Amino acid sequence: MAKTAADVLIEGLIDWGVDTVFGLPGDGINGIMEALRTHQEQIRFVQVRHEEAAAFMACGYAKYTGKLGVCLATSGPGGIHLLNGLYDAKLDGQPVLAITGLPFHDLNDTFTQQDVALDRLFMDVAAYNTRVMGPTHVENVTELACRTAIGYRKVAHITFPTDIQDMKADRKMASKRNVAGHVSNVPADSGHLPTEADLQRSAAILNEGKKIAILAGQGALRATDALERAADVLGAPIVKPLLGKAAVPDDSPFTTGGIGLLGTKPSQEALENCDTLLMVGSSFPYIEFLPKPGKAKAIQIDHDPVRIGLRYDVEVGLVGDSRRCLEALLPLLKRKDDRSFLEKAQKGMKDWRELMEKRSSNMEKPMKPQVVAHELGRRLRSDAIVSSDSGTITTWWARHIPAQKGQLYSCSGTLATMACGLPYTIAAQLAHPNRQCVAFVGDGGFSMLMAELATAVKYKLPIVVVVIKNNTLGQIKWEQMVFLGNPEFGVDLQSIDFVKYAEACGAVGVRIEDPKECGSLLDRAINANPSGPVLIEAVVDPFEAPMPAKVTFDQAAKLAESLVRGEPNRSKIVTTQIADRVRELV
Ligand SMILES: Cc1ncc(C[n+]2csc(CCOP(=O)(O)OP(=O)(O)O)c2C)c(N)n1
Ligand SMILES: [Mg+2]
Repeated sequence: MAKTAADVLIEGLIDWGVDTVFGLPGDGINGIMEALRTHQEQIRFVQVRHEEAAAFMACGYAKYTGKLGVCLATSGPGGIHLLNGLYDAKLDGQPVLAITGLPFHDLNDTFTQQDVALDRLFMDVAAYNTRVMGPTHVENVTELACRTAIGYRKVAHITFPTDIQDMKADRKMASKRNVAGHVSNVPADSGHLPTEADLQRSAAILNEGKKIAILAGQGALRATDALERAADVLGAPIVKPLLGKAAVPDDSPFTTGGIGLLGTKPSQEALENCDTLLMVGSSFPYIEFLPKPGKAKAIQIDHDPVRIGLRYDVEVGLVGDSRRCLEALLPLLKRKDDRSFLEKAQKGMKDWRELMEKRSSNMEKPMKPQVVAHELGRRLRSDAIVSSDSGTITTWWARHIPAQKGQLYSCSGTLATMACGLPYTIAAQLAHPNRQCVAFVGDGGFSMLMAELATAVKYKLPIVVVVIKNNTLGQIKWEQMVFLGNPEFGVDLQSIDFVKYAEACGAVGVRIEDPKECGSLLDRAINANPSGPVLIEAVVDPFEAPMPAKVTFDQAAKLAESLVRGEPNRSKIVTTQIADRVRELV
């Protein structure tokens, strides 16, 4: 049987090593669905309940495998639903290909049914973005879409008129310059190495520095050993922005953990006090936590030349793969005899860990969310893949679940969207059937895409979903008070019984309310369903604030102002630890 244009698309994806496509059918992509059906031995279609989740899954798949993530949605509404997940991929630099449908090729832009020009809609999100013009166009555009997404770690988009999908891909219909055999699906490594001169200049600066800090982001995730060796030689603490959480394990003697509002005090102090900064694979956006301009000499390693100097005035930019750049740099570095900067950071970390331990061993009721994160972290396997969402939960995840060697961690770093945690976890489990895949999410973020729990049931995925239930959009509540001095507004959530919900989906549901039972219930819950998901509803104190490592006078004053201006939960907030800090500062 002659191939259809959709067959050419799917066979192109298979050539590029794509093994999974996340999506939801519709009449705008039925031709592509048929090609997926006939190729199901080579490529798997994973059906979602909301296309936004498909795009998150494609992004999560890319994050946790390093491979191309692919999502598929129908014309009009289906394609529109993909957008948030595609922006997540764009902003976190993940290779994702979106495939969408269009109306019949000769009815586009005529107010026909589902007539949304998805190529025009996706102009900003996609680095490669095209509309299929005929069956013999497909081979060339599939090749370029995959190559662009993988080569530049960006989003690519192919939109495909529905009738063209099932047309025969007859080479005889090709235009005279579109000759068969002139396109290749061979992937090529885009990693380059910096020049010898730039390596020498970087080494000279690093060898001269007295107090060196290393900032290791998402781009350093595959450079763990080289990072630790560099930290050892330079006597430098490694500070980890959120997406770099797994760049080195948290028990490494060289790391001071996270940075930013949800980071640690020793990390903040290392960046405040360093005279030299080595940035590795990071575009960490919160520049207020970087050294003041002119305070430190900086070297930056990034695979993308455009990102050199994006956040700090650097002396040298080294463009290339983090591990390879570090390995090229290491032989040029001299071991620092003065270890005092690192030792100070290590002492700071000892104190910080004690503070965290205190907060996470508080056995008062209502249960503190830190207790759940801490108890979960202790039970995770060394192969665990742990995803989170945006919210106060990100702080608990960042600070109280220590990354162990071999584990992977991610969330929506730069878009900071809610709702990606569950889809990421589903994608992780599909990509790594034998690893432990866990979502640590809030009740707000989870309820946005909670229908995907049924997806995990359908595909028999033994994921663990920990929902931190505080019946509030916690992060925003605290922002309203602490950043703006406003009483909270519009942040309460209607309570949902997530245990019943899990059971209704066919999953196992477990509730934890008493901190004293948290560990034993987690033990039981984690292994309660080997052939499907377990949802753990952890009911926590809604008044536990995500404390910045150093509370500023301004933040304290704003919180006091919000209380005076009629904060409805004033009487509860005055008894919390953040209120204690306010009293100390104001
Ligand atoms: C899609 C989306 N909408 C809104 C926001 C703004 N936002 C950031 S965190 C947050 C609250 C998250 O609530 P929840 O998931 O319950 O976590 P909690 O803060 O309570 O721990 C909101 C609304 C966002 N980041 N993403
Ligand atoms: Mg919440």
